[in-house]
Amino acid sequence: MDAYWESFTPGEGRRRPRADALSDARRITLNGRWRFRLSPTAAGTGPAFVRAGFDDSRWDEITVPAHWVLEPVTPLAGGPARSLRGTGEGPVYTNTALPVPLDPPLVPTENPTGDYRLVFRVPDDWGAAVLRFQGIDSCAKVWLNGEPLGFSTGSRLPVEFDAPVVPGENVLAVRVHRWSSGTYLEDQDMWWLPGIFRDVEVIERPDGAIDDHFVHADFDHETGLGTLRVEASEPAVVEIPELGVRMAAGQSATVPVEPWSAESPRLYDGTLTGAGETVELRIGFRTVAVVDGTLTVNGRRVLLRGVNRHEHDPDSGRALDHQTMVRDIVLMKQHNINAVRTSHYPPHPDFLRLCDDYGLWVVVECDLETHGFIYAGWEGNPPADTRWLPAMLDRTRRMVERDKNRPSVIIWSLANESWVGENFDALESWVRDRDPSRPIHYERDPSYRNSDFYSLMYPAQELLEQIGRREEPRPEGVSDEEDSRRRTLPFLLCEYAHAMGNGPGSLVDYQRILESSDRFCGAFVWEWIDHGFRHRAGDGEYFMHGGDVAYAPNGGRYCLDGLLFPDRTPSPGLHELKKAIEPVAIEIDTTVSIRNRHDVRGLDHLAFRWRLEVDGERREEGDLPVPPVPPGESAEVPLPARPGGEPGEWWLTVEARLVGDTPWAPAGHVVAWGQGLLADGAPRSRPPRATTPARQADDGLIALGDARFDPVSGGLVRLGSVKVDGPVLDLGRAPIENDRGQGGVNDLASVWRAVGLDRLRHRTDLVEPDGDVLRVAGRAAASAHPHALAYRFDWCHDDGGLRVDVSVDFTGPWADTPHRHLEIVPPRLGLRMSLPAAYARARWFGRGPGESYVDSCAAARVGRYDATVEELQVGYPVPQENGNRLDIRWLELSGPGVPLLRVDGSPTFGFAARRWTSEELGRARHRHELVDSGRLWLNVDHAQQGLGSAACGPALPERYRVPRTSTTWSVRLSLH
Ligand code: IPT
Repeated sequence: MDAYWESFTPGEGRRRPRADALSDARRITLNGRWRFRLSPTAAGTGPAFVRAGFDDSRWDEITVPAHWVLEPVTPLAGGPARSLRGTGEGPVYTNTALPVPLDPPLVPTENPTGDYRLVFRVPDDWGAAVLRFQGIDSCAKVWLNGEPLGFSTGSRLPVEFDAPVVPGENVLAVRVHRWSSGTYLEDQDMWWLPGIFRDVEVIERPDGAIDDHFVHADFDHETGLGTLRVEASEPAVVEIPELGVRMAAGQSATVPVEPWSAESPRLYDGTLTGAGETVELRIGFRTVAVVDGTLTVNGRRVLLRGVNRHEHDPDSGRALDHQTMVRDIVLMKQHNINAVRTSHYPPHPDFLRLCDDYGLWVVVECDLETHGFIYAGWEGNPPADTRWLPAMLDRTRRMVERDKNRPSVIIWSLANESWVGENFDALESWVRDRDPSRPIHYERDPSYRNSDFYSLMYPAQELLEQIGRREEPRPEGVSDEEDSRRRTLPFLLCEYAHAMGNGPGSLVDYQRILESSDRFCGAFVWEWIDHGFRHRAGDGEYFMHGGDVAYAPNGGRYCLDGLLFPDRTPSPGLHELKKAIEPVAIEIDTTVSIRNRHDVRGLDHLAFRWRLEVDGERREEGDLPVPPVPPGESAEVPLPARPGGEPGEWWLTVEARLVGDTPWAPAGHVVAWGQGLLADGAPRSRPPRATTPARQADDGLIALGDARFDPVSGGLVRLGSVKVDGPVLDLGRAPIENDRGQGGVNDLASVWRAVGLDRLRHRTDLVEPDGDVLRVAGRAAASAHPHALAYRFDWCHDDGGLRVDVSVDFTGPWADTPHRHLEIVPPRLGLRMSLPAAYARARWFGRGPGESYVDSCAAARVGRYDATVEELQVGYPVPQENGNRLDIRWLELSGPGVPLLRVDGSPTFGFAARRWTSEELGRARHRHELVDSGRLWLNVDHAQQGLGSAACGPALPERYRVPRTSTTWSVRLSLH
C-alpha cells in the first residue's frame, strides 16, 4: 500500500490554492448525511468502498461536516453506534505532547480511519466542476466514481480537486486518517478531532470561470484616495457601482473613498465578471505599514486589543455553524475587543468575512505548530529539516491564497511554537513575494529574522515595561545584527493574561503598559473560549476536559483557559477585559475627563449619561454634553452635579452608550464608564442599643446582650435567634488554576497544602468577660507545623450591633519552615462563619454586581446590589474560589423565617457566601459534585490575594498578595 498519509508530500492531485470567493457559479452542497465506517488502521474498510455498487447500507450515518469522535458511530470494538466522547477513541486532548511516537513522518499502525461515502446527483447540463473540502482532519484520500482524485494533509486549510462529475448519480468516497505526517505539523494545544469538519461542495467551473483573483485596495491617508486593482486569472471586468468604477481586471482606479478599519468597517460591494462566472467583491480600502517601528493602518497607529480564538463548540468541536461564528464576533464587539489572532490555524473562511463586515483586525495564523519536538530537544524539528519544506510551504500558500482578499486580515502569522529553522526563510520570502502588503509575524525564533514584529508570550509586567522603554535585555543566542534589527520592530504581545479558571488578573495593569508606548501595537489574551465538551457521565452533566478521558498523555484541565465558558457564557474575566480595554477612558475627579482611545473614530456615535447616587441610591441623572473629541485626544467636562447635604458616599457614574443600533449591539449598549467619589460624608448613625456587661448565662454560655458565646472555645454560637458557628480565622481558599502555576514560585497551592493552610486547628487561650467586652484570644495553626496566627477577638456592643475587633499576629517561622525554599503566603486573611440554611439572599453596598478580586475589580462598580446565594456563585467548570465581592461597606443576608443579618466592616471587607465550604469547593472536580451542606458559609475577608495568571505566565505581583504583618480590623453583626 502506498503510505501517502505518512510521507513528507503534503498532497497529490490537488488544484492550485486560490482565493475563497462567493460567485454565481452553480454549486451543490454536499453537507448532510453520509455513510461512515470506522476502522482501526489506515487500510480502512479496504479497496471496495470506492465503487459505485458498494453496499454501505449497514454502515453508520454521519453528519458532514462533523468530527466523527463527537458523532454517534459504531466503535472499533463493534456494538451499537454511540458517541465516543469520554473514551480514548473519542476526542483526546494534549497540550504539547504528540499523540504519536516521535518518529517523523511515520505514525502508528493503530490509526483510526473513517471511510465516508456519499451518493449525490448532478444536473445534466453541468460542465467541469471542482470538489472543495474546507477542512479535513488530518489526511484524506478522495475517489469520485471509483477513480482516485488525490490526497491531502493540512487539516484547517481548504483543498480542491478537479471533479469529473457525471450527469445523474455520482459516488464520492473519502478515506480520512486520524494520524498522518500532518500530525507532526499540527501539534497545537487543543483536542485532536478527526473528520470532515468543514463544508464540502461541488462547484461548477464553466469555460471562462474565474479561478483566482487578488484584490489590491490601498488607502492613501494623505489624499483620502483609494486605489483599486483586481488581478484575475481570466479576462474580467471590475465594477464597483458606488464608486463609479468599471474597468478591466488588472487596471487600477484611484478614487476618493472612506477607508476600512475595525472601528468603521466600510465596505464597497462590486463584481468581477468573466465570461463564465461573476465573483462577488467586498472591498475595504486600507494600507498597513510599519513606520518607524510603529504599526499603522491608514497612517494611524493602531492598538490591537485582541483575543486568541480557537474554534470551539462544546458539542461540535471545531465544526462551527454560522450563528456560532456570528455569536463570537458579536460578543467580541460587545466587549470592546477589536482584534483576533486566529490561533493557531486559519478559521472557517466565513469567520473572516464576518470580521470584514463587523470590523475586527485579524492576525491569521497558519496551521503549523511543531511543539512536540521539544521532547526531543528540538532534534528533527520540521522547520530545520528541508524534507518538510514542501509541506510547510503548502500550508503557507493555502492560507495566503485563501484569505488574501480580506481587508480585516492585516498580519500573516507563519506558525506558532515551532522553534527555529531555515524553512521559515522560504516561507517568509514566499509571502513577501506574493503579498507584500501585509507584515509577517512569527514569535518563537529569538532572532525574529522572519518577523516584522518583536513578539513574546506571557512576559512579566516589568519586562513589558522595559520593552515599552526600549530597554529590554538582549535575548540569548542572537547576533548583534539581529538584535539591532529586532530593536527597531514594533512589539506584539501575541499571548498574555492566561484566562484559565478564575482570572486573569492585572488586565488593567497590562493595558496601562500597552498604552504607554508607541512600540506596542497590540496584545491578545490567551484565550477566547474554554475548550470543554458537554458530557454526561455517572451522576451528572458537565464540561469534560482532557483529564476526564482515560488517555495518556493528556493535557488535563489546560484546555479550559478561555474568557468564555465552553457554552459561551462570558466569564468575569471577559467583563474585566471589556473595562480594561474600553475605547473611551472616563475619569471623574474635579471634572469629568474623557479620553478617546479609539484608533480612528470620534465619539459622535456615543451619548454620555450621568447618575448621582448616595450610598448606592439614585438621586439625580441626566445627559452629559461632551464636545467632539478626536481619536487620541481628551476633553474636560465640568461635573454635571454636586453632592447634596445628605450624609453618605456620593458617587457620580458616567456612561458612554451607543446612540444608534449597530449590527453587534442595540442603541443604549454601554461601551465605557467611569465612576468617582465626590463626597464621603459621615455615615448615618444607628440608634444606640442598650448593652449589658458580659456575663455567665443560665445555659452555661457567656451572654453579651443577645449574643451567646461558648465559654471554652470563645466562639459565637448564637446571635438573637440565629444559630451561628464561628467566626473563626480563615487563611485558605479553594485554589484557583493560577494558584497551581508551573514552577516553585507559582505553585502556591502545593505550598498551602504542604503547610496545612486548609486545615487550621484552633486553640483558645483566653475567654474573659471584661466589663462590656468579651475578650477571646488564641492561636490558629496547622498540625505538624510551627507557624501560627496569634489572634484576639474583642467582642462588644456598638452602634446597634455586636462588634468584634480582630487583631492578628503572624508568629513562628512563616518564611522558614522545614521546606526552607517555600515562602508561605496565605491567600486569605479573614473570618469565616456558618449560618442557618434559610439565608438565601444578599444585599450589599460595595463593588458589584459581578465578582471582584484586588487585581480584577475594574469592571465592578461601587453600588447597591442584590443577589441570591445561587447567583453569587460563578460556574467555573472546574470548581475553585469564586464569587468574591470587594470593598463591601455593608452586607445584609436574609431569607424566609430568619431575621435580616447585617454585616458592617471597618475598614471595608470582601465577602463570599456559598452553600459549601472552601474545602468542599477545592475537592470537587466538576460543578455537579458540589452539594448543599445544609448551612450557609460566609467569608468576611480582611484581605484576599489577587488572581494573577500564573497558570501560564508570571507569578502574582507582590502587591496583590496578602501581607504577612500584624493587623487589626473590625466587623459588626446586627439583626434587623
Ligand atoms: C502557549 C501556546 O501558544 C498556546 O497554544 C497555549 O498552549 C498556551 O501557551 C497555554 O495555554 S505556549 C506556552 C509554552 C507558553
